[in-house]
Amino acid sequence: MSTPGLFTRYPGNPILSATDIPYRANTVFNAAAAAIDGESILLLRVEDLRGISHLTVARSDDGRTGWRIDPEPTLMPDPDHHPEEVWGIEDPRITWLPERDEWAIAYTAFSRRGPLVSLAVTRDFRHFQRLGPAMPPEDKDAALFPRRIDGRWALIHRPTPLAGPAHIWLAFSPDLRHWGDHTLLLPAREGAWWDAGKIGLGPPPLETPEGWLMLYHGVRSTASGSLYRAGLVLLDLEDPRRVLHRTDEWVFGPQESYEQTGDVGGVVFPCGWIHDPITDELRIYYGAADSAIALATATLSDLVAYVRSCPRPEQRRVAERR
Ligand code: BMA
Repeated sequence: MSTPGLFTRYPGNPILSATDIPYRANTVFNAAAAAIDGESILLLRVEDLRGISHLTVARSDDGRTGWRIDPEPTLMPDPDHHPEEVWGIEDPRITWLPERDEWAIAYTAFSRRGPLVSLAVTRDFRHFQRLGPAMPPEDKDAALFPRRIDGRWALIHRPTPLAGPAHIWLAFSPDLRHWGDHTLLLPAREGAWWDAGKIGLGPPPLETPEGWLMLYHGVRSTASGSLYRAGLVLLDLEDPRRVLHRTDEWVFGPQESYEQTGDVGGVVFPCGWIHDPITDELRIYYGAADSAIALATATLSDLVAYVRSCPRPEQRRVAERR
């Protein structure tokens, strides 16, 4: 079930699955996305038959078909130099940083002590420079804002506390290495809500004149496993610590067979989006059932108009007290 009219699934879905990978792979899912010189790039999470994930680049002229996939893994875990990557690297998000003239990749490094947030930078998606861990375990679902906010870089991430709900947090840094001024950005809801208990960022925040648009996943635990669905949030442009609007309902959820059946059924997990400023089309790339990559399109201005029609958090708090 999804909000009618907001998202359109690409009829050729899924766009990529394990059989498209030129080498032996168990699954491909949860890809980051970037547009470079008219080409669409996906940084795929590929899981091998040991269960360990690495990242591989796929390129396409139209972002839908004709994917050219690197013949070998593009970025492998490097546990000799980065022990925190011993059990793989997963779920990347890509942000273009105009000030540094390079792409930043926030990804999950799977360490012996749990998943943590690591950063790397690249100019060509062939050579990568690791900046190392940004957040200790357990922490994942991170992405950078494309520009400094009040002079500092900002990172959205999702720490997992020892007990209680896992909320989305915001951290600031002067240099992409030292992070502080930690702020709770978006709480998971409680009780019966679709996003109760555990939420996490999807693709990197997208700048619009009305604010930073954020797509996030919410996890509902059920007797037959977890359901991963997505909702929208609008953050204040100048002070992204301020949540302006949040959708009450999820806007995108598993419904097609490739989202319901796979290694982990009932999962849609967006990590990348590409906006075409001429047509206003937004292409959203998402992992489907931890087994394939699928594409949905939306009109960016429609998403912004929809989230702006949803209650401001302070209005909801008043309504819930009744
Ligand atoms: C999350 C992450 C994702 C995965 C999802 C559903 O916790 O580990 O990589 O797609 O679970 O299994």
